[in-house]
Amino acid sequence: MPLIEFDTIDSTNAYALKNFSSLATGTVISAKCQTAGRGRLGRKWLSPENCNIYASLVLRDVSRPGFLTGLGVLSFLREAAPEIGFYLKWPNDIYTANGKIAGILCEGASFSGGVITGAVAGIGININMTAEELSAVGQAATSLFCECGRKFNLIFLLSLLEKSLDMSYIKYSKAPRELFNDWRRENYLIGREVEVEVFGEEMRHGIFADVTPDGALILEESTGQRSVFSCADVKLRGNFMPQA
Ligand code: BT5
Repeated sequence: MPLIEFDTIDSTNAYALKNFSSLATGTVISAKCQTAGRGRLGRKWLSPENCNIYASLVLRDVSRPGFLTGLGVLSFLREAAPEIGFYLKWPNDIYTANGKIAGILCEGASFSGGVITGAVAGIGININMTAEELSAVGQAATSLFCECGRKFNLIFLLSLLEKSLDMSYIKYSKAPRELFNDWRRENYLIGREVEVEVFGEEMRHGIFADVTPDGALILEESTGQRSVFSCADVKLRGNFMPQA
């Protein structure tokens, strides 16, 4: 996979989107620091210097980038720290029992008739961030350092991540259905009681019944009514964190 590295950048996703037409598929853009790291719905992604992975993957011919990226990051984390339990929380956050360790921001980059034909998948993974630095996040968050009690080599981990994303991309190209089934199986919230918040609307409660083939959440409320959400914030009801 081609790799373009920056010391400081506003956002690796912004760079990948701006230069999308000239970047080969599979290119990874990474930076040691982001000054305007972003999350979903205009939220901020804390991106202090030299301690985490901030990367964007260019996917020129992929209409649903979330499945392969989520699984790639999950298997990367499991390889980097096999002793820790990692969970995929819809749509594509990765958690340990102690909080969020990674987030993914997928943005459409090319379209045909309103349908996404190419995308950028932004990946933020907390590696060596300390508990004190993480306290600024505003929700329970963790890092590999906090989980394992040791510092990790960022250069080695970035190459491990690239390999893992490459494997996922190959699987997506050869067996997309199998890849979707793997992603569905890894969705920790399926079958559990959740609260769903759609921007600007009131909170909905119910069982996270399943995902649709394009990855949207299916919520079943106590009335038996089923609703589909493509973009929302979801919380596990009661017991917020997965129990390792
Ligand atoms: C995400 O958004 O989880 C997607 C984050 C994607 C970041 C990467 S970094 C490389 C690439 N370039 C970018 O500019 N972005 C991508 P969301 O689900 O909206 O979660 C954002 C929320 O996570 C924030 O409101 C905070 O509560 C929390 N948060 C912020 N920084 C965090 C961090 N470093 N670790 C854990 N949680 C964080």
